[in-house]
Amino acid sequence: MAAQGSLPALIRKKRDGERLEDEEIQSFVRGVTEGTAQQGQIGAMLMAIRLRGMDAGETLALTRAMAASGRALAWHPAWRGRLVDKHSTGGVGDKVSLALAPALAACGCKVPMISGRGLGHTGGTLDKLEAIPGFRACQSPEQMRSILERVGCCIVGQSEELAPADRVLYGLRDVTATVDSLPLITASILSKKAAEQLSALVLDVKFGGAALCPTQESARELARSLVEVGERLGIRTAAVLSRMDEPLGRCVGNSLEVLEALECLEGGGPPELRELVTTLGGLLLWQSGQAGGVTQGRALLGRALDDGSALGAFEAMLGAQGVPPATARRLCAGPPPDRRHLLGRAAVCEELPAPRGGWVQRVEALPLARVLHELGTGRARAGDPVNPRVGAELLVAAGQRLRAGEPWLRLHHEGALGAGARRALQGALCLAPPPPPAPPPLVAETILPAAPPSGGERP
Ligand code: IUR
Repeated sequence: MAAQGSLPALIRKKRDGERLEDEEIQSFVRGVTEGTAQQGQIGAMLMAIRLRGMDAGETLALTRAMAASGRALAWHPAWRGRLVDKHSTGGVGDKVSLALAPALAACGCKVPMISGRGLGHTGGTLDKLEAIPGFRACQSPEQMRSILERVGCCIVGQSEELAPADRVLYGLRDVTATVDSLPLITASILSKKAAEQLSALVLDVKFGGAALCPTQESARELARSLVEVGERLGIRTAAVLSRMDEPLGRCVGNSLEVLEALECLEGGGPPELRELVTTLGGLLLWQSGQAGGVTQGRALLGRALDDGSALGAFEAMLGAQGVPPATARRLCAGPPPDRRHLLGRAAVCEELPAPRGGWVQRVEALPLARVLHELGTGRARAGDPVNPRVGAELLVAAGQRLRAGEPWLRLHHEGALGAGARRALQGALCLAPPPPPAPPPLVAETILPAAPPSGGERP
């Protein structure tokens, strides 16, 4: 085993393009976790990995070592095979988890979903849930077990004890220009999933103008890495590549996204949101052997959304995570105005008029998200507060014709919308004289392991 003192030798080895042995990777991660590795050394190793890459075996060893740096969650043996989760690489208006976790619970799964807060232009699932008065994202492993027993799903923050090496490495990647490294992203995402002791995992790898991966090819490369390493960890893993040029659904902003997720949980809401929820959930039900194929899995998810059982699980989850039962009831069963009132309103609600007429080609997610971020949906630094009431509702979609002056966006803000932000928002609306071509499918591709679960059709 490499001694701590040999860390410079390990850095040199990777710097020179050599392969690191499992024990060497374990030694590096131990140094990170125990604090014996200096920040400069960790940064140098991250850059060496970023420039030289890692093969699947090294990435697997890194993932395992990072997962082993903390505590693993332990579950009831009777849940084996039914423990599932999904991870998204992040998108604008992505409220899929809010509907998917309870829908899966309604289908008999156990979903110990560990989510994050937003940093950068994409919102975090926990920020959305924390728009609900009383919601507590912080739950101990014991509390998670109890909630899964009673409800079937929970959505919680990453505890200090789960993959602590990832916390150190992620923080340093952010300041050493090493975020965009395939093995580092793979190990970061999967170390937390490995510690969750899952049976099956589905990844929503987004690509496009507002995504981590700019192109479908780069998303495919990341998805393949995640699926291969996930499978080698013993987790049934699949990935979908979904487009992220436009916001998902009509609403962006924490409170508004909760309201839209509730529509989906009632069997309604935007079709593309339901499409993604049923596709990801259908894959998980198939992978975990709870559906004979993806088509059946999708149908089971759709039924849970339509018959109220998913909504019931969401209400129960809120109750189990600190929301007073009367509030959870009003939110899940009350009329829409009551829901809005409960989540609070921003000081100003204004509609932006189309600057000219034309056919809507698309509404670009990135400029919209950047302006909303400035207006309060996002944070500049981890730990900053966010304003849950700020957000936007799209009043138009691609393929629609707009006349000059017709409203296209309803903006909720606290009264600080400057001329520059207004201009940037108008730039998100792409208009042209001819109608646009039919939009490509939201889910462009599914990446399955080489040997998927036996039985049922491949999607
Ligand atoms: N989410 C993670 O958990 N890890 C990463 O490296 C990225 C997103 I990028």
